[in-house]
This record gives sequence, C-alpha cells and structure tokens, in this order.
Amino acid sequence: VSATRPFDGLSVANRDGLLSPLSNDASDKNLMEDQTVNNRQSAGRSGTRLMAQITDRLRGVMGRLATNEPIERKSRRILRNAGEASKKPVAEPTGNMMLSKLKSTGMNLKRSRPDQIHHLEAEIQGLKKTLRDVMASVQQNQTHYLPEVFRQVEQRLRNNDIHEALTKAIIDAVYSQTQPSESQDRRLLEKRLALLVLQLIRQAPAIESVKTPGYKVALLGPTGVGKTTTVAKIAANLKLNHGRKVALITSDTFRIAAIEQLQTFANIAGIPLSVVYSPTEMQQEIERYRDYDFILIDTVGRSQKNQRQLSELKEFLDAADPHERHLVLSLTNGKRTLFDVATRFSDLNPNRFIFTKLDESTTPGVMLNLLYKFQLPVSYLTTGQTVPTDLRPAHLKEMAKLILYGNAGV
Ligand SMILES: Nc1nc2c(ncn2[C@@H]2O[C@H](COP(=O)(O)OP(=O)(O)OP(=O)(O)O)[C@@H](O)[C@H]2O)c(=O)[nH]1
Ligand SMILES: [Mg+2]
Repeated sequence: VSATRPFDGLSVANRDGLLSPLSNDASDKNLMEDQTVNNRQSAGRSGTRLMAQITDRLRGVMGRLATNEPIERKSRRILRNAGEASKKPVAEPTGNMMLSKLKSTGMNLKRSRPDQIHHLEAEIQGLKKTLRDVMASVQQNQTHYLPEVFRQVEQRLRNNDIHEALTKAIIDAVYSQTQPSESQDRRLLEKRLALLVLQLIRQAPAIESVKTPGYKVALLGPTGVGKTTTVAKIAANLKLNHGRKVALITSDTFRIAAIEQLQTFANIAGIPLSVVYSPTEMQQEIERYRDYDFILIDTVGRSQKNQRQLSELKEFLDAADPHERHLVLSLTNGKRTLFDVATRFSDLNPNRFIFTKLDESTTPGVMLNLLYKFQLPVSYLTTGQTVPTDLRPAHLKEMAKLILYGNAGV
C-alpha cells in the first residue's frame, strides 16, 4: 500500500472544538512518561485514568468523523459492500438445501467436495492466524487483543516518538470503530488513522495575505533552534515573493554575532533592521515601522530552565505586543525536552508553532505530542540552512504524513 494513499481526496472539516487540553499537572506528567509495552500494567491508576481520558476523546472524534465526514460516508459505502460480500460464504446452505441447490446448478456432489475442503482449509488458516495474533498479544502483556496490522501500525507510531499513551489511545479509538471483517484491512486502517490525525492538528493561516498594517510577528524559543535563520527566511519570502513591505527588529543583543548575522541579511535583502536594548526601545521601534506591512521580531534564545531570563524575554515581548508569537522548536530535540520547552515557554503565550530542522529529524512524530497537548496551529516547517528557500508553510496533509509515516512519508 502506498504511503500516500490514505490522504488522497480527504477533506478536513469540523475540526473546531474537537480538542480540549488535558487539565491537570498529573496528567501532563503522565502524558510524557514513557511506558513501554512491557510495563503497561505497572503504569498505575493515574496512567490508566489518563489513557481512558485520551481514548474517550479520540473515540469522540472518531464518532464525529463517522457522522460528519464525506470521506467516511464513502468508506461506509465501501464497507457495506465489503460486508455484504463477506456475508455470502457465511450463509452456507446445508443438507437438502445444498443438495437441491447443487442439482439446480448442474453440479454433482463429487465436484462439491474439493470446494468444501478448500473452504474449510481457508477457514482453518484464518483461525490459525487469529490464534497467532492472540498469542502475540498475550506475550506482549497487552490488556486486549489487537490484530496484527494494528500492532504493526502501533509500533510504527511508537517508533516515530509519538507518546506511548497517545499512540495507544489512537489505536484504540480506531480499533473501536473496526468491524471484525475489517480487522485485517490495512488500507482502511490507514485511512481512518489519517482522518483521526487530521482532526488533531491545525495549520495557521498564511500570513502573506494579512492586511492589518504594522502586523507584528515575533519568534521566540530556546537557544540555537533556528529563530534568526527562520525570521530571515520569512522576511525574504514576504518581500521577494509577495512584494510586502517588511521591517526587522531584534532584541538579541546577547551575542555580537547575532546582530551581525541579521544585519548582513538585512543589507542584502534591503530590509531595515533595528536593534533594541530595552522594552522601551522595542516600543519606539515598533512605532517607527507602524506603516510597514510586517514587523518581524527576532528574540534572544533562552533556556527554558532559566526563569529569570524567561521573565526578561516576556517583558520585551509584552512591550512589542505582537499579533503572532511563534514558538520555534527543533525537531532534532527529544520528545521529553520538546515537551519541557513547550511547557515552560507557554507562560510567554505563544499562539503558533514553528518546527525547524525537519531535514535532520528522524522522528517528526513528536509534533503530535505537542499539537495534541498545546493545540496551537503550526505556521511553518523548516528544512535546511538556506535562506530563503528552506521554509515551508505548514500543510495539514504533509504534517499528518510525517506523524504517521515519519520522514519516509513525504
Ligand atoms: N539543518 C538545519 N539547520 C538549521 C535550520 N534552521 C536553522 N539551522 C541552523 O541552526 C543553527 C542555529 O540557527 P540560528 O538561526 O542562529 O538559531 P537561533 O535560534 O537564532 O539561535 P540563538 O539566537 O543563538 O538562540 C545555524 O547553524 C542554522 O544554519 C534547518 O531548518 N535545518
Ligand atoms: Mg538568533
């Protein structure tokens, strides 16, 4: 099955209101606690509660999909047909009925035996396979039986660094919608997974078409994730590809090289750049550029663990009062670090995610952990060091493929 097929022709609707953040700290902690398959049973009661919470929510989404999505109607029609087809061998005539039927079709009993044996053999093969699946489930300490295709997909999501509880809840939600006759249907499983993931992620509207004058866009995040490079890419894209009037402000006076880095770019691109040393200066420079289409603001990289530095950064951001605050995160970071960074930076009220270094990432599935927990739309993905080309506006289907199939999916 082609990796791209489950996305063909899908439409996305009714996404609003499907998600609600997990509420308490204990849940947050549990969401990121990695429970391997083998220690599922020791996950404790709060883990089980969390699982039930996530599973319920995802099942709700699946339920809505079943009633709202045009594609699901299509799937149901296909399923209905498949269901009817699968019923035929079950409604097997017996005794006299079979005899008269065979006579009426001109077949004799001698010829029917090989057919019956063939049918029985197929049935035995099916039972053997089911038994193997059940045995495998039992060996893996799973609390319930999962068909092999589901287990394979579950492992694939886990390998893509999607959190254990989330992986399991997604698989459970899809499995709960699956009829026994569909349990080996990989294509249908992939399609339902794709539909579910598409409901869990959001893409930000493109900024190039924004008409508000002096529209302020700030990038913030930990050190070295690619904030300055990405600001330059966005600025160049707005100016060169969309003919918009752009100004740059940086509050990163911490590193001399940072100012030089952006100044060199600004000179080449013909974009004005202001360096601000205080929140007051930030306000003054914003005022200066208020007639520009866009004011892009680069900020100093800060460790999520340094509360004092984060408070200082917050003062600069509050002085700028940007329309958009993009939290920039590198996909090369591990899932725990990413979760910790996003949690600590949430005090700075980001309203977008930018995921950088997709080109270097081996597990882009980590995006789902953050998108599920923080429910922010994604504005951009970046794919390399080259300004301005290695920048992609976030696209739902591309993100869903990355989440479900890793880098091999795109
Ligand atoms: N492979 C790859 N490298 C990137 C990408 N974006 C940025 N980089 C590189 O990451 C390094 C850091 O980039 P910067 O833009 O300086 O990162 P920053 O977040 O501004 O760093 P600080 O200001 O020090 O916090 C540079 O070597 C960039 O070329 C990307 O999408 N892929
Ligand atoms: Mg920088």
